[in-house]
Amino acid sequence: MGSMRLLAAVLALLVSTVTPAHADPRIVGGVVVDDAEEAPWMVALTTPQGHQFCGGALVGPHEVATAAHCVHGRLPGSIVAVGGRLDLRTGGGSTSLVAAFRLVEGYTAPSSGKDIAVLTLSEPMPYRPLPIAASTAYMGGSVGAVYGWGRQAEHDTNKSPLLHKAHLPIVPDEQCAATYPQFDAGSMFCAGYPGGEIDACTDDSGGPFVIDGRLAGIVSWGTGCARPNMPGVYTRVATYLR
Ligand code: 4AZ
Repeated sequence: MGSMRLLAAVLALLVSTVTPAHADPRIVGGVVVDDAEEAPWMVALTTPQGHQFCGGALVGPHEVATAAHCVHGRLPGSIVAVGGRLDLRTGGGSTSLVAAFRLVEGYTAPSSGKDIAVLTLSEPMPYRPLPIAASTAYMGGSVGAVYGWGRQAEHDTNKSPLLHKAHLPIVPDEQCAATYPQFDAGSMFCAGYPGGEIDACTDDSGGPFVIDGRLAGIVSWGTGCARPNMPGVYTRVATYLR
């Protein structure tokens, strides 16, 4: 029933698109996650051939939250969700085809907001889902953790098969608005350090930003990766899901 509520909540608000930024690496400046218990809800989105292209988070037995720009233009049946597998070279965990997905109505591109999608899996996954954060979670300075298999540097095309994570502080909305003209505090938030160095990057898109054990953000866009004064922009999940 949690998933029913989630579906209902997903809403009314479904539809949309995103503009990924370019960036640094698979999680730039992060560390390897080696304990599966730490992120049981982490999902990799891959092609049928096994190529990882985005992250996601289990939010119900059959539901994965990810970025709209990760799935927009793809056929659901061409997306494979992989759960319970930290090292993508292995065959561990479980996989499921995506039966369907919903976008927020009006989605066009990441930098226009609404960069969220909820995928319905053909097969349930036996892992603990990630609860959704409250709308009060987005205080400037609050620290969260972002997870992904993306690049480790903006121009790094070598991807690691190991899940990485990095801790980052939320940037106050006014500050992010001053950095990015397209920033919209209703649908996005920013996280990062003034000096850069730690960030999400290409192929981390769709992955979770977790605050106090709850899904607060989804990797969406930004200018480059880990550049000074160019924080990563995340979908403000509490605006869309509950
Ligand atoms: C991307 O291309 C991307 N530094 C994701 C996150 C960020 C930039 C680009 C944020 O998917």
